[in-house]
Amino acid sequence: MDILLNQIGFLPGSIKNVTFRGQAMGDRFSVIDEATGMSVFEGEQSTQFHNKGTDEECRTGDISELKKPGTYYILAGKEQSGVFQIKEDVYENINYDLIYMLHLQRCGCVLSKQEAGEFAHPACHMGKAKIYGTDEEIEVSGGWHDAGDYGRYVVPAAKTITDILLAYELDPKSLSFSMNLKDEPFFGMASAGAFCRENYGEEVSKEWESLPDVLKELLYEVIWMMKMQRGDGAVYHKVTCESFCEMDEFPEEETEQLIVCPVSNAAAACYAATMAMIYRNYVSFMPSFAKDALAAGEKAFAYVCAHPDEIGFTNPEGIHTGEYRDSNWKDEWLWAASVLYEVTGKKEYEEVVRKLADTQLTEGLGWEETGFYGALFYVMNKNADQELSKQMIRKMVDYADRYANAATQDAYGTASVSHHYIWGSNSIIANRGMLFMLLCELPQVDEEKKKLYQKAAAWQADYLLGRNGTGYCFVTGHGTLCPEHPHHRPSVKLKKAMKGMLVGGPDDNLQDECAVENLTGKASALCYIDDEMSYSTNEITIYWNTPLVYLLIALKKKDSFKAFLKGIYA
Ligand code: G3I
Ligand code: 9MR
Ligand code: ZN
Repeated sequence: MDILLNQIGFLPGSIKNVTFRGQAMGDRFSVIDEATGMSVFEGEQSTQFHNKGTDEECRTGDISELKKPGTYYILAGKEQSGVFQIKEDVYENINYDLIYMLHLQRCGCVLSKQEAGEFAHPACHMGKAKIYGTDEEIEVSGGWHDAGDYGRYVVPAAKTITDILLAYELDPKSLSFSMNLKDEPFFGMASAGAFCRENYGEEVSKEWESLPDVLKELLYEVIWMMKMQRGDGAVYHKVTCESFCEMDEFPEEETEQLIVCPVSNAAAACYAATMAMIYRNYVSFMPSFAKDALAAGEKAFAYVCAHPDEIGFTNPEGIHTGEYRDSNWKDEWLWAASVLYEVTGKKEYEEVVRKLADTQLTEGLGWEETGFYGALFYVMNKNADQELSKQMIRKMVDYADRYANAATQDAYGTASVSHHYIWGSNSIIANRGMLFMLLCELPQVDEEKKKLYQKAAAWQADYLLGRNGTGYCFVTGHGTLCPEHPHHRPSVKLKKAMKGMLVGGPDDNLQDECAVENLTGKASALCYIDDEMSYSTNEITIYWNTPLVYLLIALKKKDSFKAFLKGIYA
């Protein structure tokens, strides 16, 4: 496969680039309308150049002028690409699946056949969890399984929820679809509905009914998070068994003792940021619940402020599950302070932002580097200090310029400067695409720069959906070639990939045996293998899906607006 492109397709008004590699394809190419077999576009390939990340000779092509909705494929020499579509709602199905995956990752409730098909399972991980190092047990059921394992971790949960809420704030309509969520007994005891009724009575129960399904689904995670908070405001880092279970176990088959790991400032700060976001988005639907969430967040924040000497979480002795080690929790602290300032207007939060802004604007929107979340919430705040705001924007724009310019130099439009690909590289690409689009929303950012960012953002979506050296559309169940053997326990057990999961992607550090055996010597961008044993390249997580959701929704929103202005759909 030597014509590489977004296998799902393109928005009508979007930039549309493809990549050709190898020698035998000549200098030109055509786009064929599948319905008529006729050529609808003739183009010239760029001159050939060496592409660093994949270590190959490439050319590119541009079909942006083709805007007419339809189903097409590309011909170059004797090579033919897979079919792709151009249409306004081209990403609707994939977006639905990327969100529905969260529902399928639910822990602590029955997933019925009707809603989960073969992935149905009885309620899992229902036993009480032991607090590490004590005999005390607490009830922490609910939430989503993090990934291909069944752990539930507070830190990545915060990113997951925030990304979806940012997408919801950007375009509520695009996330207002029905997920066919049923009420009791479907939700079981750990349900948000039951929780609201139990704790807030009938009134909130009615408010609950008015929530869009996506916001209901998010509450399933939020309420689990609330159970992870200790009485003094501190937040437990994670709940898992001692070790990962075997690969062929379904969730309910992992029955070893659950253990709640010690509290951490990273978890508490992430928790505070999340609860502030919950307040911001739910206060109009469920005011009393939203206020409680905010109070819980403020309490977690106060705990962090009172424990500034913490050295960061590491797995305690005897625990071997996902660590989410983050020796620097201060960028999480900045993020929390910034959202809390936005929703409460309290100066004490702004003081923390000011104190940390010089050192904690860590680059990116990852689970680990969260400084830019802090910056974004601060600069979006009408009451922000203009000088500080400018400083934050400059930092984000410098970063975005560096990566967007790098993307223009790459045959696949990849926003990578170093051409190194680390564990979860696909999420780093998605996070960069998301940041490009977030910057497009800020009035403080220059219009010329926004043009570059939007183009680079579209390229990042293209990369993830097939325009990359591996030839894979990295989301299971979508595109002409997609991962069929993700490192995801239920999929391994059923010998069938659950759909709607973004896999980790190339990792040139070769961090598992399967990768070492199969990928040694490959160019960095090609260090990916669709093998269930390669957890460092082919696992999936909830927080890898969510930046892609944001990216696709943001691109669609901009494209519809452009189309509206130009009268494309008139
Ligand atoms: O940050 C360094 C960077 O400075 C360095 O240049 C680069 C090259 O070596 O490595 C970077 O560190 C990587 C780090 O992720 C960055 O966040 C590590 O190599 C890499 O091992 C580490 O991977 C993490 C992985 O757990 C192993 O700890 C992933 O980010 C993280 O997403 C993943 O999370 C796991 C959970 O623990 C368990 N559940 C599944 C989940 C996904 O695989
Ligand atoms: O399945 C585990 C996956 O979720 C983790 O991301 C990964 C790294 O922590 O570890 C996987 O579990 C493997 C373990 O680390 C080593 N023994 C084999 C396990 C399954 O492949
Ligand atoms: Zn479970």
